[in-house]
Amino acid sequence: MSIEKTFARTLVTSALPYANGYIHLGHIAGAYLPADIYVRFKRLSGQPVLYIGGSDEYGVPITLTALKEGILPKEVIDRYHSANTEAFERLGISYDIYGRTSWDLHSDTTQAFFTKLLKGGHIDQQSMELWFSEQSQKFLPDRYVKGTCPKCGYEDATGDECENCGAQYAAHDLINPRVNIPNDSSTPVLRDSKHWFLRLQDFSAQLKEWLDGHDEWRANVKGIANGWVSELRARCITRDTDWGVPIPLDDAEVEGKRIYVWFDAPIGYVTNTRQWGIDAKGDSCAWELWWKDQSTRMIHFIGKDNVPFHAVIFPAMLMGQGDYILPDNVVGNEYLNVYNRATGKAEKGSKSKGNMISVRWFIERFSRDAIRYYICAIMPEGKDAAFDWDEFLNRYNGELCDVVGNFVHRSLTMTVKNFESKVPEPGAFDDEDRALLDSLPVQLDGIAESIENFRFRQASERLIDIGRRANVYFDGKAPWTTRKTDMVRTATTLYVCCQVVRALCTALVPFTPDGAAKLAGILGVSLPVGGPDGGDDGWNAAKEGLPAGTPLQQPEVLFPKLDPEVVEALAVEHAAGQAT
Ligand code: B3M
Ligand code: ZN
Repeated sequence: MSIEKTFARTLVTSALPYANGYIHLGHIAGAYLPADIYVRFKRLSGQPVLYIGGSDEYGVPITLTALKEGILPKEVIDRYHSANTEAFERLGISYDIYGRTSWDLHSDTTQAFFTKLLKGGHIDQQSMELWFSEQSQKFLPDRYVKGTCPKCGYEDATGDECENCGAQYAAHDLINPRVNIPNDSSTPVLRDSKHWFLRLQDFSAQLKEWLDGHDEWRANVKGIANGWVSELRARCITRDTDWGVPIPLDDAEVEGKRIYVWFDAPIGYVTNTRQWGIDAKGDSCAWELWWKDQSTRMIHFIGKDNVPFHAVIFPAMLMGQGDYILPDNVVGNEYLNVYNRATGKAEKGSKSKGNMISVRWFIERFSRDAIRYYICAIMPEGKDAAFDWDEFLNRYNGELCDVVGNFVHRSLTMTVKNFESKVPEPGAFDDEDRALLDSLPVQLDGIAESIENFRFRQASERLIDIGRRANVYFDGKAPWTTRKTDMVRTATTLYVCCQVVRALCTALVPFTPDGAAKLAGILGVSLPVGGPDGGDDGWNAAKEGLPAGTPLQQPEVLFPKLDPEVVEALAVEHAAGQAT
């Protein structure tokens, strides 16, 4: 934990999802829930933290959707931006700002990045051969052309990249190219087009040295980043399209061309920080503290496919600006697959299979605490995981409800009933009382340590562990029996239980904010809200316990159990492709 204290503040980002589809549970497990747990923990512990997100609104997928539906790209992004904003809110992903790359402010930020790199000699212009449709009279960037991968033979590969094997190649290497635009399936031809290239190789040594200084990163992220850094070359950062940030050059050649979406998207983090500063602080310079001060620590949360952009390309772009900080960690998760009952195998979530579970569908049917708990418990940190309905039911009901919820409920119910709704005055502690009381700060520290080290699965296991130990204690002390013979013993037992409940109230906050808030209400505990300016340390305040005499409200169920029949019916709906 000591490393944390050397930073004055933490800037957290989650990948900006394309405003081209509804976010699903795979997204949540990858880049959003881990970031939100991290941020909620920091806020509660009083550490200054700013959480940035937003929609990624340029790029070919969006214009293709617009073409297919016969609407404007703007209509596509408006639809998904608002739907995804709402889905995040309902799930409790607590951004300080959820911005948009279609904002004018974003063009301004992106163009400033481009111009600085150009002036620094890091952008070249080159002519390249690209696929062109004579029928539609336009160039065919990215997915506008499809064909057979020259490396693996996959038949649905795009112009310069194969999503099956990950190969990247020159346009003319694509086999059997075909135009992929509605009403145009002509055979494309190769034509020359001028484009701008970012000279990534200029940053090789600096990137290598920086990456070598980060042994603490996850092995999967480090491995991908090192692979890229060893073979850097100039990368095209413009496209033949009219949907994107305009290229800031006074040059006839920019006609019909825009900056490539993967150049502008990560700059969206900067734009959205700028907008946050204007909205929250009325200060158009507030963002600079978060991007240029060496005592700021930046953490990117992403899915594994985004690693090269966050661990190599964007850092190179930041280096080229001269005065920006670099990410201190890039937390890349593996994939959340979907368990298929019919085949008994986990499979990749895919649009065509219809097996993805959208957040907007799920959140209509389950509490956010249930979703967050289960996704955290199976988070794909070191390897892929799979969403499985039976496991969802069993882990939520069997762990969060039966272990934690049940302990809290029986402790509080007995206390309220037998001790006039107050935390009782304890008698002398025995060894078991003492052992449990002494374990609480250690367990809270353990959870904090797991979260600070981005081990969210482990953090949730440690949370459940508090409940497990406490249940063993409760069963051993049997207060329902002792209350007939020994009220002092009973008071001591329930006093100890109330201390555990107090610790749980805090420990639940990052994972299950609604249950935590309900419990705080019952205990009369106020949980500091924290934020970009920091605040009181509500995490460590939990170690002070709940004094005897503290009034308690009538307990209510924190985590209502799921009905297996309801879950089963929804699993069937999902298998029929109705959960998208
Ligand atoms: N929109 C890719 C994706 O959704 C992209 C992330 C941008 S983060 C700057 O996987
Ligand atoms: Zn391939």
